[in-house]
Amino acid sequence: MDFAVEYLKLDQLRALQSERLKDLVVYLEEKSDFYKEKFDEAGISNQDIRTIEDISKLPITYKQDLRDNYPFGLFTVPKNELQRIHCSSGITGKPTVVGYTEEDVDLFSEVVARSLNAAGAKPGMQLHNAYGYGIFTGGLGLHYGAEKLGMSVLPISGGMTSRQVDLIIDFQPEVLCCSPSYALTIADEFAKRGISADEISLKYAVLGSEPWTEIIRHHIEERLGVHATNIYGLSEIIGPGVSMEDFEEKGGSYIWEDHFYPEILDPVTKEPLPYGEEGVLVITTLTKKAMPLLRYWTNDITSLYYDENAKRTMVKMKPILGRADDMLIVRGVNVYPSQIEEAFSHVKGVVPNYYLTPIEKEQMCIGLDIDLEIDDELVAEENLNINSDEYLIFAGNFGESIENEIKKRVGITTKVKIHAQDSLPKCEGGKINRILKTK
Ligand code: DLL
Repeated sequence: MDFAVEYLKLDQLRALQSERLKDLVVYLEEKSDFYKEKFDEAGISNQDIRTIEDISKLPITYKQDLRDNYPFGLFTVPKNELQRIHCSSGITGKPTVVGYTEEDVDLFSEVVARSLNAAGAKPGMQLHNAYGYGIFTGGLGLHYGAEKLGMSVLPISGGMTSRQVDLIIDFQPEVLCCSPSYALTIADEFAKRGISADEISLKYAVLGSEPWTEIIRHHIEERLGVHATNIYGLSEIIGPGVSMEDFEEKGGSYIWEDHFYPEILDPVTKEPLPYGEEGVLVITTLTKKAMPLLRYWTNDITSLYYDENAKRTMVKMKPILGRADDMLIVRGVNVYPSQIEEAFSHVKGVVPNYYLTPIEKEQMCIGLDIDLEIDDELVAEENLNINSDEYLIFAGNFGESIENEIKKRVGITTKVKIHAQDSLPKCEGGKINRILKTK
């Protein structure tokens, strides 16, 4: 595979994006009743689009537009030209349907292959693919991308953790991919069997499909002996492989912007925000054929930036803070679960397996209950018996120090309940939901 496009000079990249955007608008005028109507309403035509900067003249597309046109209303090719159909996970309502032509499947494989390469994977390596196979884009997306890069794939899908670990031991793959919460479950299973990180064949873990922070990266890297990197994407745009971290850089992800043009918009005014400012990520698919989307409102909160020391020229995005609809408003303070995760990571001895329960009074969220695990090693270091009164006092104080840290960093009041390690439910594969029903 040729990765040259990742290193294009910025002016060449902008020229490529401008050409692609112009072609796309002409294509949509011809093929999409949905967009043709939107262009007419806004009084614009392909003549108004000369460079990529003109993108802000184009209409924004929302998930609701996909729902209103369920299932195939936004497709721009007849059904017999499709090669594949996937759906979004449907966490926030009716699933949205996406279609791919043969060319789109190639594009999908290419951006995933690029992502695996950035994650450290090489042709000839073996991928243990624990993303779900099925209508979810994770399993097949990583599968085709790995094959394109020249890797072999074990299509194990999610679940049955003990079997996963048996096969990692027997087959010695170098690369793992799954959700970060499931990587923690796999790491727990290795620990339970007394197998240490240096005895595990894995070298790279390609993790995404849900928000995660540095504490989770730290736990996974330490316990599996891997470079853990972040892969981001969403079905409506293509699936995994919209953006990817480099395993030697980490901290933010390159957006493959020759295909997916990103903008950050203000969540309220919907005006474009400058680099560095946090807002909603909006993406235009510059090259997709079966279901191109203009300025798709992902609902994911992040910011874009250029990193002076970056290897590639493409823009980077910060880790996703959360989906706009996962935001909790606790006594007027806006909070994402990932901010709580970041805050408690500053207390030594926390295991990042946790659940948040909003407490409501008169339909207002007035606080959060947090259930959180404590590291066995800390309990052992303190020489405490888990059934003793001393342990209860210790756990109470430990919980309080976490509450203080959250108050200091996020500004909200919480009630932390400490649990022994491995006692809270774990991710059994797929995405985890850390927010429980309101009390
Ligand atoms: O989750 C695609 C995917 C599969 C990405 C495997 C990465 C790995 P959907 O089911 O459509 O597609 O869900 C998309 O998941 O809008 C984000 O809210 C969230 N998400 C995906 N990746 C990340 C990530 C897949 N790395 C939705 N960090 C997106 C944070 C993520 N959130």
